[in-house]
Parts: sequence; structure tokens; C-alpha cells
Amino acid sequence: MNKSFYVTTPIYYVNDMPHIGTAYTTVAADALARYHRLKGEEVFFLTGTDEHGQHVARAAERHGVSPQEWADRMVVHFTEVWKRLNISNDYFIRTTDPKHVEVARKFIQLLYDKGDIYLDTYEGWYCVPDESFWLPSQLVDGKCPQCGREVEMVQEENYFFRLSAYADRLLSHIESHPEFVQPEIRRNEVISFIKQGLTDQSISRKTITWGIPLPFDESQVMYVWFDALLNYISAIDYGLDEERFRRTWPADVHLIGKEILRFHAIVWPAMLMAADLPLPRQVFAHGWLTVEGEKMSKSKGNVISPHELIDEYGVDAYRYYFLREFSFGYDGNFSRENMTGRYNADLANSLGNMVSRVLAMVERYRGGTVPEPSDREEEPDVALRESAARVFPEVDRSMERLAFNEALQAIWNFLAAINRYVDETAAWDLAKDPTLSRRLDTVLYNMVEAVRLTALLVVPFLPATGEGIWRRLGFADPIHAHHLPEAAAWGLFPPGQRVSKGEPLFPRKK
Ligand code: ME8
Repeated sequence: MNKSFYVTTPIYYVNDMPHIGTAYTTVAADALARYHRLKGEEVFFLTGTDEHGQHVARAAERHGVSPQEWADRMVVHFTEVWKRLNISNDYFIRTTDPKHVEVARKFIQLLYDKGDIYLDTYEGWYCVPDESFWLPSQLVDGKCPQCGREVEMVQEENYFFRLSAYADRLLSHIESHPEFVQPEIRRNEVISFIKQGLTDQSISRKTITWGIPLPFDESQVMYVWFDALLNYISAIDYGLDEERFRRTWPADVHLIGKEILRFHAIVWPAMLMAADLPLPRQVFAHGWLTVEGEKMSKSKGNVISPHELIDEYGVDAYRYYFLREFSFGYDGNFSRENMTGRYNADLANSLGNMVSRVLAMVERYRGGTVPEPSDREEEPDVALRESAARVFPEVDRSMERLAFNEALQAIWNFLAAINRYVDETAAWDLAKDPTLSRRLDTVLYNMVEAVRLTALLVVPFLPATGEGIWRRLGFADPIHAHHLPEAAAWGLFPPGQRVSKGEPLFPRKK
């Protein structure tokens, strides 16, 4: 049994609604998961919700309900928006699931028994919205260095995890595995942070009740980050079903936003080392999105719900825009003008019009039946075939680096080659001359074949569009039954199959 390709998103706090930031990571993870499935790999794609902690408890209190009721109410907003965005997660984890609670308690007991957890007094600052502890020296103008909000003084007896004991092993792992933390800028940040010296981490809270009680001291609950990070192994039955766990762990990539890098690239690997578990292959921290140049925040009232944009542009245009416009590792700025521009140029024009034009010509000149090509290849045919042969390896190299925008760029270069082919071969002229009928057959066949490849290439990113093109091409079996690279070989379209133009894929926007 092959190990699954295992990709995760952060589990999102249920104190608030999902927005275009949380959807950014989830859509990227989905495209990656779908891409690996397209390559015929077994995939396990995990997302979920982080439901414990003070921030969630306070949100519940503000609304006059219990934290569990609040989580039950909020989780629906996440599952619904992911469904609408065509997110193909294999499992959805909630940290209030009894299974997660059981695994988390087993795990912390193991570390306690090994002597990696000890009781001490914590005195310092705590940022509730970020659920993070800060030393006085780390504060900026007395505020949270991460989010700039107010911090609260905490002084209580806590259990600590011996994070410092793992500093050397962690550093040597990161230095000898350049792919472990990416992109490079984040890797350097982690290395220099570790080199400054790691202090042990408080992993429990005494004055809080909304959390998982410690098995060795029921008067305390697990620190919400310690609890949350364990979702990556509780979801795949760590300590419950060894065989299943081994088939999936280690994760191939944890996708996260850059603000939670230290938890994922320092605390989490140290926890895994303490439990003698293999480390994930990669932690990839992407950049942050701003909206029309500003940080999204409730107080500014500029938080955008994915629903708003989906209503306006459609699901696939939504997915396309966020994956194509931004370089995944870096910050990016969302603007409506920009999204409309991309929609019209890339989707309505390069993709939508091209598919309609090609299929309309088959309908017009051959009654919708794709003809048999002749053996004689002319120059534009060779150029198109060669462009088709280049695109999949290019996409594959980009996806290996999680460069979604470059993968899409490579596909759109291919679409440009198809559009060029359509213009250069001018089927409308060939159709006027009956002696050129065989040439017209070849040209029509090649265009349809290129559209077949287009469907396969876009389907991980724009699932409904890929499926829609596939149907227009007259295939009876689902597109998901086909795998790359085999299905990307030139000339697999069966002559004689009937195609239909159908409705426009992306009607132009004003
Ligand atoms: O941190 N731009 O949950 P969270 C890009 N529960 N991505 C953004 C974003 C933005 N403006 N805003 C949010 C937590 N994100 C913890 C995680 S994991 C074991 C526990 C995305 O609800 C990005 O992926 O605050 C970021 O890391 C995540 O949402 C934070 O979600």
C-alpha cells in the first residue's frame, strides 16, 4: 500500500466567519489535493475547525451561548462555504470531536510520562485573539507583536513542554532539509529564531475551562495551540489505528499563513520529536492578503466573505483569481477591479471564447462530429503539438514548488498557443475550398484535441469548468477517471465522437 499524499490547512478558529483569507489557504490546498489525485495518487486532504481556547469562549459568552453551542453554530459556516467552493477535503476535523480529545490526551500523557512536561509558574503576557504567550521584551508598544491588539497579564501555575531540549535537533533538521520550511524567507526566519535560543513553552491553562482537561491534572486544560496542532495526527487515528496512521503520516505539506509559522515549524516538530514521530516533509507559509491595500479587520469593516465574490463571479473564477493573481509565498492585495480584469481577459476571453469557437466550428463544418485527422502535419500543427508536450511538465514543476500562479501561467501560455493556432489555420477559409477538406479535418481535430488537454489541465484549479468542457467534448466517462501524464499524450481524442458548444463558460463582465 502506497503512502497517501497528505495535505492540510490550518484548522480555523470558530470565533468568526470564514473570509477570503481563510478561503485562500483552503482553495490552494484543494487545488494541490486535486492535482495529486489527477496524477493518480492516493490523497488525504484535511481541513477543520479549532474550537477551544479563550477567544472562542469569549465569543460564545458575548452571544449568550455555551462554547459548544457556539462552535456547533459556527462550524456550519465553514462546511457550507467549503462545499460551495468545491473543496474536496477527505475529512473535516473539529477539536471538540471525542476522537480528537482522546488522541490529544493520550499524546500529552505520553510526553508527561517521558519527562518532557513539568510544572512551573508562568508569568507574562497573553494575546487572546492570537492565543499566544509573549515575553515582556517581545511586546511592541505594550501590544501583541503579531496583531497589534491588547495583551493580558497571566500569572498562574502551568505545565511546560521542554521545547528548549529540542532546539539543536530541530536546527540541524531544518538546516539539512531545505524543503522543510518554505519559502526561503520563512526558513531563514525560523533558523534565526531558533538560534536566538528557545524557551520552554507553557502548554496548559489553569484559569480557563474551555479546553481539553489534562489527563494527569484535571484542574488544568490544554493550551489551545498544543491541542490544535494535534489535529494533524488525531484526524488520521494516531494511537487508535496504527496501520491507518502509518499509511498517511508524515504529512507531505502543512499549508499555513505566515503568522503561525513558529507554531508549525518549531513547536509542532519538537512535539513530534518528543513522541518519536517522523516530521512532516514540509511546512509552507504563504503570504497575507490585504483588501484594497488595507489589512482586513472587523473594526475597519472590510472583511470580505467568499460568498459575496462567488455570487458576483462564480466559484471557478473565484478559485482562479486567488491562485493566479498572487505568488503563493508572498503578500498580495485583493481588488475588485483586478479580479474583473482577470476574469474578462483570462477566463471569458482566452479560455471561454476559445472553447466556444473551436466547438462551434466543429458544429458548423462537420455537424458536431470530430473528423479523423490526416497524417500530413503542417508547421502550425507541429507548433501546437510541441506546446502541448511542454505544458504538463511545466505545470508539474511549478506544482512541486507550490507555485500555483506559475502553473496557471503555463496553462494559459498553452491556451495562447491554441488561440494562435485557430487564427493561423483559419478554418473559415479552408471551409470555402472543397479541395482543402482533409486539411480542415486535421485542423478541427487538432483544436479539439487541444481542448481535451485544456480540460485535464484546468480541472484541479477550476473543477466545474474542467468537467463542463469534458461534457461538451462528448465523453461519457468522468474526467476524474483519467490521469496525467498518460492522458496528456497527444492524439487520444477519438475521431467520430460528437461534441457540442453548449452555454458560454464565462460570460463577459462589464
Ligand atoms: O490561526 N491572508 O486560525 P485562524 C491570507 N486556529 N491568509 C489568511 C488571512 C489573510 N488575510 N487571514 C487568515 C488559527 N488567513 C489557528 C490555526 S492550526 C493547527 C491552528 C488564513 O482562524 C491563513 O492560513 O486565525 C492563516 O494561517 C489562517 O487563516 C489563520 O486562521
